[in-house]
Amino acid sequence: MTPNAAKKRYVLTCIVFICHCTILTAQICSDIEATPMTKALYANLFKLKDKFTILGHQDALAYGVGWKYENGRSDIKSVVNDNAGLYGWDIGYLELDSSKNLDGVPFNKMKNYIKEAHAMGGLVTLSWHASNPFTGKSAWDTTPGTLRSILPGNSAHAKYILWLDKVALFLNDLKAKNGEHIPILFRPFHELTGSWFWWCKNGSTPEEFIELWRFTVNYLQKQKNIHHLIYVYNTADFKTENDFLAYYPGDDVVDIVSFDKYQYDQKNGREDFISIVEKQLKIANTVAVQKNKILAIAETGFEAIPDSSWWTNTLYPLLEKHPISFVLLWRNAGYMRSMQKMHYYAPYENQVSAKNFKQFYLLPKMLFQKKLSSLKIYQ
Ligand code: BMA
Repeated sequence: MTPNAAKKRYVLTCIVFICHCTILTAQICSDIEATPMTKALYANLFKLKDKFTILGHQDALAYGVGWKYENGRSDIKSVVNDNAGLYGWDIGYLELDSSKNLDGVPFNKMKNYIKEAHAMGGLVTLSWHASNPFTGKSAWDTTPGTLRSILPGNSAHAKYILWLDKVALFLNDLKAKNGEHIPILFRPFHELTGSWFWWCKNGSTPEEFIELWRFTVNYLQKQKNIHHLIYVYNTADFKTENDFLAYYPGDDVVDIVSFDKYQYDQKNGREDFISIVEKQLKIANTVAVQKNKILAIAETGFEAIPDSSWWTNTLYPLLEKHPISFVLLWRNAGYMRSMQKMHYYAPYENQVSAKNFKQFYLLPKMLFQKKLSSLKIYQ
């Protein structure tokens, strides 16, 4: 090889190497046509991930224990005079043309709450307890063959498309004051490694599930021109990396890897919760690092929080050790007649863990609304 050719080859190798590194470390979301705000948000999540965990709460602005639809109120605010930084909502029943979601939240109000949260500089995440498109029953109806029935070419595919069209309409309506779409952390087919929803893993082969996920993303992006979603892959139970990834649809259609895990009031409840979550975080974090994705706990909590120091003694030690971008507490429904028990996951004023939650609020890693707003995650 002539010296010139060697030089050329060296320069070329360097360029290839730099490109490779850029691709590996680039913090760009999977939708290459994502809106500028969506791209900015995703890049900011990466910047914040080692330092902070954003605290989230489902339905936070709509209702709490003992109240409903009071402007400016939230249970978390009643304890720490600040809101959660992440607002979770569920669009289940949108597919049925219902004016309210499956938990009674009017979709019109939900849209306004989403706009309000975004205007405050908060984050928004959506899940979808979609009814069973094959039987018309609930999301919890696990009739075999349901998932397959909605794949292209199969009997309920047209119905699924109609449902996606309704979801797209809703998503398109979520606009900020400047007219730009509000970025949404979208978490479809959640808890997919469980066994209780029609899309859970026992209802399909990995290939079928992956086809459904990829079809859904592709349809929303290409047919509906929706580019303000950050896609959240979400599991429930898993013991190994293989379990976690068995139904993983691909790096080009996922931005955040996450799981849901709750503590239960039972013997060794705390110890079991800590040891399982610790193991799951290690696995999920390994995946996040390998794939250059964000890591999150997409749902957690201890129903009715009977442990008065749960926040600083159980939850925070887990958050402290890992780069978890956000953790979402499930909804504060209050007393549920159907279950004959209290159903809530965030404290309210004078709840037994409220004092401890105030300490948790002050811990360095926690991000609630006020601090998060100052970080301007959409710029
Ligand atoms: C469950 C419970 C139910 C609710 C469902 C969907 O965990 O909170 O009451 O209907 O989530 O939000």
